[in-house]
Formats: sequence, C-alpha cells, structure tokens
Amino acid sequence: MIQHDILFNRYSLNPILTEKDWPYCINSVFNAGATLMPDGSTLLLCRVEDRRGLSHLSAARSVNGVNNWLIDTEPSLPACPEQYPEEIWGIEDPRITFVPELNQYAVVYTSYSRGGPGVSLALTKDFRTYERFGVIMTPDDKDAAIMPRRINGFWALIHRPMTPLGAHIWISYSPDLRHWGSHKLMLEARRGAWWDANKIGMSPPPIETPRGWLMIYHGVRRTPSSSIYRLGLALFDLEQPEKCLVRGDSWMFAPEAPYERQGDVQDVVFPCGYTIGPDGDTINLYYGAADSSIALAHGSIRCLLAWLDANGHSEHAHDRRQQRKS
Ligand code: BMA
Repeated sequence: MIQHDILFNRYSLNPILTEKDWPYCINSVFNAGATLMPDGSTLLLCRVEDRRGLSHLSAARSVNGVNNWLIDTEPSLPACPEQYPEEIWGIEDPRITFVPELNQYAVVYTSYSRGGPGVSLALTKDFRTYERFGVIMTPDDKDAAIMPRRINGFWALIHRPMTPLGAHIWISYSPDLRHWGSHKLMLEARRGAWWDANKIGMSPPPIETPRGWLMIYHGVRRTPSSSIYRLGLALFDLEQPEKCLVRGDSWMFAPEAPYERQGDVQDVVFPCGYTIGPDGDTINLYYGAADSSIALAHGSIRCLLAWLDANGHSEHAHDRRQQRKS
C-alpha cells in the first residue's frame, strides 16, 4: 500500500494547552494566533470561550513555545460591546502578523455581531494594550489576516466573505488599513465531492517564501452527521497575491488524534498561527483541536513546497482538466 506523505508531525505530548491550564474558570481554549516576540519567546493569543459560550482573547507566553506557559490571569483582549457593538457575542480566532513598517503586531479577529461574524483589526506592540480599529470587513466574513508588507504600495487583507454561491478566499487592498477596496477572488472552494468543496478559509497568515506566499487553508467537508475541517496548501504570486500559482489536490493534515476527533466540535483541526524556527525552515504550527484545546505540530517549508510540486497543479491546469472531464 502506498502511504500518504506526512507533512506535519504532532508533538507527542499534545494537546499543549487545555481549559485545565487556565488561571480562571473557562469552558475551552483553542484557535490561537502565534508569534515570536523580540526576546525569542513564543506568544499565543488564544481564543478562550467562557462558560456563557462567548469568546475573548488571552495571551500565553513560553520561552520554548512548547511548555511552561505563562497565561494572562485575566482576558488581555476582552470583547468590548459598549464601544464596539459588533463584539456583542464575543471575539474569536485571531491571526497575528508582525508589520515591520509599523513596528507593531496586527491582530485580525472575528467579531461576532448580531448580523453575523465580521472582521476586526487591532494593533499592539506588547499584547497588553491595543489600538482598536473596529470592523474592517462587514458580516458575514472571517478567517482574515493582514499581510506583513505593502503590495504595490497598498496594505493587503486576506479574508473569507460568505456568498450565496459559496465561501471563497478573497484579498482586498487599503491605503490606510481603514478603507478597503480592489477586492479580488484569491482561491475558490471546489465543488462536488472534493474535500474542500463549497467552504474554504485561510488558516494562519500566509508564509512568505522565495517562490511565493505559501498558504495553509482549511476545507470543510459537510457530511450527513457533521463537518470535517482538514488542511490544504496553495502558493500565490509574491507581487500579485490574488494569482494562485499551485494548489494541492489532496488535503495534507486532517483530524486523526483523539483530541482532534472528539471535543466540543468533533473532527476539527484549525490553525490560526505558527512560528518559524531559527533554521528558517521549521514551522511550528499551533492549531485548535476539536474546538477544545490547542495542539502543536512541526513541519518544514521546504517539504511543503516539494509536496506542492509533486501533488499540486496550477489552477489553470486544474480548470482544463475539469473541463475535459465534464
Ligand atoms: C469555524 C470557525 C472556527 C471553529 C470551526 C469549527 O467556522 O468558527 O472558530 O473552530 O468553525 O467549529
């Protein structure tokens, strides 16, 4: 039997953070944004769901990014519905991008409004105080991150608006991080029986490589009993990121371990962040498991690109094959 490639190796002591680690009473912790701090330590900005069902964000810090987490004793980014009514039902799923031009971290998160989930932005230097920008993409929209540098003079935001025809990944541009336009479709959900049919979304922010922006995205397969959240790969042009260069056919990471298969929401792996090791190649991927805990898996940028070469197609080639089949 031919084995499938293993691109991410799970840390043997997963999950690395659960509700039991929390210094205050919560329901669950999952879907954390991640970044390296200037002192080399790892910061996770965790989605923490309280026992009303509403989420806020709290930081957990670790010297080695694996254990001995120092966790905020109170929410570091609570929802603030008095000032931002769109946060009435909490804030979720942060993606962190360090932006050298601003010398700040851009945190893009889902704000859960009465009108559905929208995309909000805050800037921070230290994950203790934040400058909030409020909603930058109206509902129904989520799975968003700012790119770390301007593209042709404009800031770029990757996001996932819902449309009646499906949930696809878009990119939008802004001169000032507040006004967004030039919306472009970046990656479409496939259709039919595919693992990533109908609903996809960017997972962590894209990784800049010499060959292009490498994106880990999730595909949601609806089944008669529930949904399965799996991960795939795509590569985009460095200066024209809406242009997909290669997209993998099969998924490359999926719920398999018990803590990914069972929890508040079964069969979910949902990474919102990663850090890159000192070798410039190792990816430490932090992912929410079954909406109940945070787990860690290790991969290699070089191996992901080689896998894409062997298992991917240019979107145009894919269209041609689909046309031939139909
Ligand atoms: C998605 C997001 C994630 C969640 C996942 C599985 O739509 O809301 O926060 O982890 O569903 O429930």
